[in-house]
Amino acid sequence: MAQYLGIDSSTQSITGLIIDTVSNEIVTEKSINFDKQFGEFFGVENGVVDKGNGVVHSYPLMWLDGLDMLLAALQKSRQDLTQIRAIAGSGQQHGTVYLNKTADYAMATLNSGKNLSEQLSGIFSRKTSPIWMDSSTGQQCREIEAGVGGQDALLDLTGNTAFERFSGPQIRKFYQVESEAYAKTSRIGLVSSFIASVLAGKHISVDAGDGSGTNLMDIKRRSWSAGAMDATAPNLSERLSPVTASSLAAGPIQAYFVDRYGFSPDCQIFPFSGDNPSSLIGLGLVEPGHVALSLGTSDTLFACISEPRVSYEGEGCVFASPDDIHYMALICFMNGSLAREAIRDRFRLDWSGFKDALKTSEPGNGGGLLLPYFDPEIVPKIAAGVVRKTLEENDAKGNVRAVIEAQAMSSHIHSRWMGIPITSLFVTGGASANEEILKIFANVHGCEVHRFETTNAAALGSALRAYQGNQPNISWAEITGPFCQPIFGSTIQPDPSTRAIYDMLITSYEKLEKQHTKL
Ligand code: ADP
Ligand code: XUL
Repeated sequence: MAQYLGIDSSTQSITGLIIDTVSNEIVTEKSINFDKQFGEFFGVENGVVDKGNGVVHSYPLMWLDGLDMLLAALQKSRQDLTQIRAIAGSGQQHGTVYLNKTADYAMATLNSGKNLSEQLSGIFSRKTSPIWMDSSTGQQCREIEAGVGGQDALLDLTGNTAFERFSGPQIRKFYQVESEAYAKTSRIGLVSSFIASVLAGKHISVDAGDGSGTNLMDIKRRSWSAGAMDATAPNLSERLSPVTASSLAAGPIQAYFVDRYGFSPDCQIFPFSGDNPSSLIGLGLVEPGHVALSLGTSDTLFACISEPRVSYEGEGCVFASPDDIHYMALICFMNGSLAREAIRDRFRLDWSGFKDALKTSEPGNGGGLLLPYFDPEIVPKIAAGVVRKTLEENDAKGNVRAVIEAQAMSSHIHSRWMGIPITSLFVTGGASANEEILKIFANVHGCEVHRFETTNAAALGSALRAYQGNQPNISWAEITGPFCQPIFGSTIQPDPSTRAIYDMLITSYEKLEKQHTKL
């Protein structure tokens, strides 16, 4: 038996998925939902705390409680954790964790009789972590761009213009607003590297995939850029672990996890990556070609590319792929699942009622449109504010259809910069379980949509990364092939009779969007 564990520490939940590489099966998958388990204690909603004015944080201690609970659930499910040869993982991208000088000792000397949060509550120089939903750092973005010689200079260097949610602008704001706490910070990790570090009992490097989401990494060299660090905060290089290749083992799991959950002391920990870069692997995108769509808390559309391709309009991002060879182009929409849920809840529906509303309404919605900016949107960049055009506010079916059509059309319009013809979409994320939503994406993009056994490609991609790191002589195609095949017979075909309707609707949507982004 050869088994590998992938852990995805996401916005709303933490998931563990184990693969067996002899039977080529996913043998178990468990998720811990943060709101359900810790919502009351930490005061989070959808896994986060919205502090107002664009400030959105979460609690690293809650992620540790989630990790303990997840591993206990895996152990309880009668998985023999001694069989796990290696663990890799992923985290929601961009979020930063701030540790003080006690962290090294505390992380290395854990007592397996106590849980993680009891023992690690003192290691933070900042109790909360800003996460990817935080849009409060516009000023710092402009300052960092200016500091490296302008927006295009930062784009050429890091592959990305400065984004509010990226780690660099968030670190700069912390340094400016809480300079004393910054001075007491000895290490800054990403969500991904923080969880990996706790598993290994020492600081683990940031992988190049997640390092790309910081505005601090030289995208071509795959290492921190001195210029970008200088433009961000003083003495930052001392506070960051170096960027590493994703497939370089970081060391064995620490005794706490061996004694408490029964892992083998030989189980290797590999650097964790971002949730989107890990999903790239989990959907088998290890060669340029296909395009994927993740319908999670955020909606993302992404593809594997050979060379970094930049988005001069700031519509997209480029990350290093954790296959250590390619790159990934990505567009991130803030208003994904939470926008769908806002409409679902407004009309007191459940997902089955939401599905029925889509089934029984007409493609094109009679021209009715909605700009679904329940939260400030990343692409296009615009403040929060929902806009309706020829759509009644209390028309349940119309609003349900309009939110999904808007998301599908926006992903169509804003993916043009990628320069990749979208001939099929591989889907993942919680909402990819909803066939009626997928039909609309198939019709708007005019392409087939393929579904997979798990809706958590990030956790699967992590497990596959652990497998590849442990068996580096096996090619990526052989690693991903058996696990990343679409479910037989599940492909959703576009309906050609809707083409003309959506061609017209896309034109009107784009016009409406332009009118409002100019305001
Ligand atoms: P993340 O990884 O960002 O935490 P997930 O990929 O786990 O998020 O997706 C969680 C979301 O999936 C939930 O917020 C919920 O809105 C959505 N979801 C779950 N089931 C359905 C469904 N049947 N239809 C639409 N959305 C769904
Ligand atoms: C990507 C992004 C989000 C987070 C959370 O740039 O900000 O998709 O990774 O999933």
